[in-house]
Amino acid sequence: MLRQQGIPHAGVIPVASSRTPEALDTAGASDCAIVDLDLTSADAAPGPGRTATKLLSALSATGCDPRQAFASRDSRHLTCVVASPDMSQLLAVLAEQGVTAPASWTCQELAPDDGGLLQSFTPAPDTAGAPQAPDTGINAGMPASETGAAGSTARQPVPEHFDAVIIGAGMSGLSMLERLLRSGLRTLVLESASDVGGVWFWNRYPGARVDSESYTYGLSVSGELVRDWRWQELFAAQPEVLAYLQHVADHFQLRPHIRFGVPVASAHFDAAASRWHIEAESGELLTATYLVAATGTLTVPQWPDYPGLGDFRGQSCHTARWPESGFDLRGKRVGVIGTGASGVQVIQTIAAEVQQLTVFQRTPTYCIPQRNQTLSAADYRGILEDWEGILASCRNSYGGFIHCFDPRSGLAVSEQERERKFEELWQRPGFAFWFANFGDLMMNHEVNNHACEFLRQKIRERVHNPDVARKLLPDHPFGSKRVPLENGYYEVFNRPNTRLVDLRETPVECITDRGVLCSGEEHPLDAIVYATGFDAGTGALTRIRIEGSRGTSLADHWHQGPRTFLGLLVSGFPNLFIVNGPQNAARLCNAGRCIEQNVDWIARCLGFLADHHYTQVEPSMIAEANWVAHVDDVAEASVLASMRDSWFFGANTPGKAQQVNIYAAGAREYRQHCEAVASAGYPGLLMS
Ligand code: NA7
Repeated sequence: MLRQQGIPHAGVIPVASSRTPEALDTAGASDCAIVDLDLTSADAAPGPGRTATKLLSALSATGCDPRQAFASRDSRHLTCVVASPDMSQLLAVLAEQGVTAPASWTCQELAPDDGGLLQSFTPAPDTAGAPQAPDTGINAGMPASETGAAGSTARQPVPEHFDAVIIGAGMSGLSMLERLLRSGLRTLVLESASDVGGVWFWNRYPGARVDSESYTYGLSVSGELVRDWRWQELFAAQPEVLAYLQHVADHFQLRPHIRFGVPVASAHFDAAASRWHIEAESGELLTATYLVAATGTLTVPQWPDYPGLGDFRGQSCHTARWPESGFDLRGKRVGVIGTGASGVQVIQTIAAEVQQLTVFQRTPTYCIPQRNQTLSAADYRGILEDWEGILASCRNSYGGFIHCFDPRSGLAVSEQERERKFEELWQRPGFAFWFANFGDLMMNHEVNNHACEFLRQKIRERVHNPDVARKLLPDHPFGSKRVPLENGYYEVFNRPNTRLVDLRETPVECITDRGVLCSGEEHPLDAIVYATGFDAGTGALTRIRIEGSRGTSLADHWHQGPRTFLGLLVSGFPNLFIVNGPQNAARLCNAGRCIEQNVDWIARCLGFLADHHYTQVEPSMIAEANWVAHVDDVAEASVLASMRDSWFFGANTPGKAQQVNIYAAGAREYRQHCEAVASAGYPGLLMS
């Protein structure tokens, strides 16, 4: 197995070999280099194929021995393994050929145990001295006219094939991988990060914490896993959730099936061969019968488009890209921009340790108390004893949580009874106030208004300065934006070191070298925390060029908003499944519970295809259109329709079509839709 070592941001990277492939047997590990050539920068290139040939010949002439070479499908990169290089000579040759070092290098494994992430033809001894393009395998994916390979008997590199390739090793990817391996499918996960975890890998900001009761959040597929892992807190903090997901990967021995540091650049469906061709950013090629996107809802950080963002001379950081080594805010003047779930968690956590905290708030939200606590051994015994009951409650609830709506209408009870119920829910931990409330909370504006007024009164009672309290009062329907759970958030605004800047009254003009300028007033800062959310829902998927059977990209297909069937499949994109995709109830759900439901449905569908000897599946355009219309209708009938300014509608991302991307009827209703489709033999799906 070859692993990159050495400095990033270099064009030529020496490598060590922990299990030397046969082709490199003669070369000592320290005598190898991986050379990544940016073909687009080569001078007077007659075409990428010839340029590559020319470069390889030039390398050979210096005594460097190019043993293996790989071209990216877009012909823009050539990666070769060079034995016995004189590094300074190598760099000089590259410079002579007009090839510049690429701006960045992604850490990758080159030849894993099972046959090769990058497969190639290794030149026979008699051709190794002066490799020709076809013989070195550098022509992969290049048009024959460019390479001069037409009519040659060259052996082309054959990309490694899998039954399924999954993109992403967060909870969705891990759960899907475990399920497909259990079904006997040869499955591989490609993950851009260096470890498992997804959002829990990236979101390491202070106070990051799960909003589901921890013990309901994980995977339920293995009793052993459930008994093995002991959650420490009712709502676990990020390090504990990340450790749990690492434990899941180890428990099911998933790591050998995951390649880390491999961002996927593109995937296109080859209808004739019924398979996806997948290309990583490094140029590696794979094929798979099924492609599963487990790319997550909240993956791509959204930065504000303020002028001067790069001018700030202090430190700044997005919550979703918090450095692993930490970001020390103690004793500093810190500004936090954004007051969604992430902003609230950061603000309440850092307030006591920073010198001065300035909170820049655009839209106030309803925050309800999380009431976190440690879980004792006795708590845990109770949880395990009632495990089946807990799962059943989650299955029957609106959001996959242990909280279930009261079937009564909020208008069917007296005002006193309603207030008593609200107070009782507010005292309970977690999302009880949202998901154990009156059954028509999300559908009936009058009931919702009563809940809003109850919560606004709580804010007035907790925040001492009436003017500050006023700025913190939301006016949209409760639940129409994601409700943050808080632990002492409102009390932060009673602290002498905290200032609230209402951006509706004094909008940001720009970021300066010293801080944030709002309506003529500069707020001087040492550090800025951007808690400004994500290009949610579709952001991660549309950044990969996914091309379906009609030659259309997914980004184009979703140009006017996401279009899916059940949030799981897309018309024109055969054999593509999305876990926790747009228009899926998993978007507003206790992740573990809804992800498992998605994963089970996909695995069952794949089983059906295998049983009936089908090799292709996609939804009909009509089935897709009907689901889109249903998702829209549900949103229009709910309180969501009166607050479209949120990521639920894609409104937080400039230029994005505004269309609802969550399924507002909830997880239980969604599960019933999915179940009905599967039990009826998948009407709406075209199988061949
Ligand atoms: P959210 O929920 O999208 O919140 C982002 C916050 O950032 C929100 O308060 C936004 O105000 C604010 N924001 C976004 N852009 C700007 C600009 N340009 N200027 C000022 N303020 C801005 O993201 P989170 O990371 O907090 O939470 C994401 C999910 O993680 C959450 O839903 C949970 O599921 C967990 P706005 O409301 O748009 O006026």
